[in-house]
Amino acid sequence: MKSIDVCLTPDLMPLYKVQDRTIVVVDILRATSCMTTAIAFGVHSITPFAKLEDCLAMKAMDYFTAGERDGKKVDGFDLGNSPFEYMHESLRGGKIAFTTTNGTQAIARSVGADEIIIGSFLNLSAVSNHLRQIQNNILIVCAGWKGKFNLEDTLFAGALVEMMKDQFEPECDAPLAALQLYQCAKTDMHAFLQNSSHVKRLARLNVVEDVKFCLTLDKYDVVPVMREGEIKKL
Ligand code: 3SL
Repeated sequence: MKSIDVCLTPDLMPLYKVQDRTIVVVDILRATSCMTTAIAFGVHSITPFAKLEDCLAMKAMDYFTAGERDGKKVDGFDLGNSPFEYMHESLRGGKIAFTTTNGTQAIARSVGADEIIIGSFLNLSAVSNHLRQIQNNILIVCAGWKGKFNLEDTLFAGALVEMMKDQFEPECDAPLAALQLYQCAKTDMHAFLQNSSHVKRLARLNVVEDVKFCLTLDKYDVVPVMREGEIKKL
């Protein structure tokens, strides 16, 4: 049987082997939810950057510059990190250079994997359908917050483990813990997350609707995949 594992924060990545795996990177609030939305709305590609200055430099090459630091849009960027900003017709066919506090850092740490997929609740079934067809073992990489654990990414990991459990066996206890957490939360994830650190952090920035939207299941039937540094629709 193939295996599934969960890396609960990117700082634990040195413990995991990435070669030969399919990695699903998740940052529910909000990077991978934005990326899924942008791909669903027809952007040509998203190029993720760990460093702000590298992202900003892409403006000179006609990229839309996008993302945040500490939840706030970066001065001089075209777009921030709300999924609602990625629904505009003006972005269709465009190239986006994207950097965020945690999500794009988690992607950078996943480089070297056989395949890197972008996961969110918005495309949960599309991702699980894709994973059912592959031969690789799976690693779900939770973006967390500055190296620390977070609840929302772990809930996504648990949801995916639940969907894959007939075909993939857990490699350690992290997938089991994520699954237990998801089973406690799934009837009302929004209520479950009300005391979570990032929901409260976003509320202080008056970001409330994004949270509800990012917890919507299966809004989009797309699988964003990273190839040669660019995220595109599979
Ligand atoms: O850290 C990230 O990648 C972001 O998604 C965080 S925020 O929701 O924009 O604050």
